[in-house]
Amino acid sequence: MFSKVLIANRGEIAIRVIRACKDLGLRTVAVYSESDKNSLHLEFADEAVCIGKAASSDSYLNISSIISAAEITDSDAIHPGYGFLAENAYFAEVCESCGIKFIGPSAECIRLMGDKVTARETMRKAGLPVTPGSKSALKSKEDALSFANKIGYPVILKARAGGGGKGMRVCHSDVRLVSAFMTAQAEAEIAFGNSEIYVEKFLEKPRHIEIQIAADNYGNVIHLGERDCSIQRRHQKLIEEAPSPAIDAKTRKKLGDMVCRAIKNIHYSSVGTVELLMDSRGNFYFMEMNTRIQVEHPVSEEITGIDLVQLQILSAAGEKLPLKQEEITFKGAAIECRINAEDPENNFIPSPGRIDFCYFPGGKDVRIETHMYCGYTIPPFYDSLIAKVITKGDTRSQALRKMDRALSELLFEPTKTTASFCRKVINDSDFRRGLYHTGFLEKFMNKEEE
Ligand code: MV4
Repeated sequence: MFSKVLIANRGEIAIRVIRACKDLGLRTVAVYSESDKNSLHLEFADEAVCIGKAASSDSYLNISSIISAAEITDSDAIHPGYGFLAENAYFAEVCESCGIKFIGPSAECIRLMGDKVTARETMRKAGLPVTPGSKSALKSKEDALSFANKIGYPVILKARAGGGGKGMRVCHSDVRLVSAFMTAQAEAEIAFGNSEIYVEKFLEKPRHIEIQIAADNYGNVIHLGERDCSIQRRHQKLIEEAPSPAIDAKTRKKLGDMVCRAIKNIHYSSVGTVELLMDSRGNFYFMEMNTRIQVEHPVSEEITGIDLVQLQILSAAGEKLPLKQEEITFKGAAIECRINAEDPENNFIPSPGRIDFCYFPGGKDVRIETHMYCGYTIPPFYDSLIAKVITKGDTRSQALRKMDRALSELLFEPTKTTASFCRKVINDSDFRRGLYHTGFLEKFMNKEEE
């Protein structure tokens, strides 16, 4: 096992990882940018090293600064959190070549899943269904047209190096496809430095279902069930829950077994998430795989009682998974609301600045993941996630009632946050009945306008 772990991240996830390290008896090193010198993750870690200026490219994305910080503190592993370098295969390689364990899968697996075309083809061969689509990048707009006509409209163009929605275009006709192909290429080049585009059959109003897995270096793979992440705005998830109201125990087992087989097949080791689309007929299709710990991991922890960050660290340290699939049981329901410093009344524009006063809800079955404190100033340089509120209950409706209560207690003054908006969503009658899909929020916001 490691003795000292450097956390190459900031905010709530840095704190989450530091806590997991402490609970495993490991020492911790925080890194921070010049604008984060008053951040809580520095206080919770045993040591802290400044790694550069406020801009992410000068600090949390600066590989040589982070490696230097690990070397001067004699850290034996680096946890990347999510975002920043978490899915950077080159960074994982640099860590390994410096004799520092990267807490995540192999660089090879990260690279494989980062290439969305190869990921699709690999997972298809490993037994997961994929949407009809091109097996390689499109060579030209003629190539795009011929594929689209083969699979039939509507189609969706996606960036080979993409993921998470950037560079995507939905097309219903030849004319639209030709122009979308050009703009998607340009957008992908700017966003990812790679203009390659591929095409898939577009599914209307699917649910976003993802399966949490954990694997060790010895071929053992387990799943922790699914999360329903269909409540998203502009590809940013806002509310996630486990289990999905659309999935029963039999489907969970079928999906879980199928995903575990595929993961074993590609020799993956670490925690990870397989994202699937579920169509209105209940068919599932592989979409992409995330090779990091995700923002919404706590809902799976709450219904299984398992600490996923601990599992991730244990796996990286070469330990065997401490549990077998049969030992994993799903109890009750959990839901997470993301509290972003954004104004929902004003097109979700960021609302950074000083928090003069804050109060966090508590009580049984209420969990808060946050790096906020009274007097903290939210910097404008990073993502706007300031807290996650997670509640659980024996049933979904109990978890939702607790969430409504928790959100009513939550205070951030004078910061505008998504808490009020989340509260409206969880009290919507369709949401309450579990009747939602990835287009839900758009419809919900139009409804609100009236
Ligand atoms: C799709 C899809 C429908 N059909 N793929 C991919 C990244 C993820 N964040 C959203 N993605 C989607 N991929 C196929 N074959 C629907 C989505 C999707 C979406 C697409 C366009 C506009 C908004 C969307 C919201 C959620 C999901």
